[in-house]
Amino acid sequence: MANTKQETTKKTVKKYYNYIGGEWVKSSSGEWFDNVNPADTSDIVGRFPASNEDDVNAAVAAAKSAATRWRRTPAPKRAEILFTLGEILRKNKDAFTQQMTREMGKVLKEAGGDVQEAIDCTYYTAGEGRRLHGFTTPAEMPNKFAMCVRQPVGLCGLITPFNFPMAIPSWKLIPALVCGNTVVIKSGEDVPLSTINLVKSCEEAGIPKGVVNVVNGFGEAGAALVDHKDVRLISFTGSTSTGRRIAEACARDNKIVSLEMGGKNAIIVMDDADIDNAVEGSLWGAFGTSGQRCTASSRLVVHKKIYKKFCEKLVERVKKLRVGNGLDPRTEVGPVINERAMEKIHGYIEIGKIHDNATLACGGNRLTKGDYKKGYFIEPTVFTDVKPGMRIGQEEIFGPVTSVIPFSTLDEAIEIVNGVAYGLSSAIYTQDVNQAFYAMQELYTGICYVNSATIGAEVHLPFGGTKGTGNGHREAGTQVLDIFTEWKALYVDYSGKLQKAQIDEVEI
Ligand code: UN1
Repeated sequence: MANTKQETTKKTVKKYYNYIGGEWVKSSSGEWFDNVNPADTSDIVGRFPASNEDDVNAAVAAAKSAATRWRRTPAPKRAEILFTLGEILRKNKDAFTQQMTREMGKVLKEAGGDVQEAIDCTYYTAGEGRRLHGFTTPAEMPNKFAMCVRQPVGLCGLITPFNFPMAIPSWKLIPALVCGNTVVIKSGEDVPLSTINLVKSCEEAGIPKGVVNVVNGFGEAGAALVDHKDVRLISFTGSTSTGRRIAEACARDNKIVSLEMGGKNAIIVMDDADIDNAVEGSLWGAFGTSGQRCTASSRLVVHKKIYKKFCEKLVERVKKLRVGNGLDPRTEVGPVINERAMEKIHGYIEIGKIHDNATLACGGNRLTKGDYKKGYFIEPTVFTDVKPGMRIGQEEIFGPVTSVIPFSTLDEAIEIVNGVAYGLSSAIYTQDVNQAFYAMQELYTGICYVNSATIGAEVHLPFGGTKGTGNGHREAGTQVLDIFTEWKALYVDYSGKLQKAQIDEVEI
């Protein structure tokens, strides 16, 4: 009986495919993997091809053969298709949101925000189709013209993470396309459906065959993409360890590589701050997306004068957070993505308690009773009396865990915030404009907020971080164009004779 039931379940699970050269195809490996709902592991969202090197080779070949036509399509025309894509995403927002929550776990409101971010990114970046500004500049010889234009880099490999299943792929895909590149996406293995939804929408919008390709699967597919000689650029968001390996591999072939990796972001709460507002911001920054954001507020650096009061208010609020299935509109904190993540996060809680000897103010447990046992749930956890050098104060946890660190002076707080290997996002709560500006100047992060949490970046501003967070690139904004284009300097001599720059005297 049990077997028959399993068989039936297997048969009813929907299969999804790779998208290569405009065709939906299975992997040549013949293997499949399940996309599992992290809030209820008996719920299989879909079955996806486990792709290998042959699939990547086919996808790269398709992207290569589409490259010339797409590059020569005028950028305003490319953008027109992308505006249509924006419309399609907007029409499907509710369905894509539901499916994202089911495959990834984040609560419906946040999944809606994720889809909205992809829509915003699409409309905003498509606008570049009528800009993609270059510049002119005087030439040093008479009757000579000098200018600079952006040219597409070529074939781009995009490797995307689980935590923003549609927003982050869109940050990479849309600028790559408007700039005239063709792409192969290796979707995040925990959230392949949201990438498929994005790419199906590209197909519906009329993006020509071969311009966008998707291979689903794991590290084997990612590595084949990184190592492929015809790939000119890799754009990666994910863990620091994988990012470093990718950078090393790309260096061997002189590939352009843009990396967006870890964070250990902090909120400073000054003694003059509106404490209730700072507590709300900290809750949102630390426990939104169950703390699985590179921008999560995983440290709260709080002035000693208000430390006790702040901790009391924070812990009282954290204890009341409703943990559950993100599909239930009452849920405030969803599950974490998978068993490995749950074990890693729980491991950090143990490190905080035993190795670091910090005070566990609330949470700290896996939730295993009732419906919780179906998924990967961890209690929202707060450590207090954390010292800046402790492991939980230094290492990225990527889960619903935050550490409160006391300080006495603003300079000391800034030193604490800057004293980690990463530099993505920071924040300060204060009513004092001088303190706010001084912090904005001294905090060495790619993003800095005043009177809000470390999360909530908007698509028209650059996104990225200093130090171990990245390798100097910025996604979003117009700055992303510097990733997906290379400059071409153009000189036009209309003097009708040989003129030697740097050598010939110019007569005046
Ligand atoms: C991430 O933290 O992994 O800034 C991406 C935010 C979102 C994007 C976050 N717009 O919170």
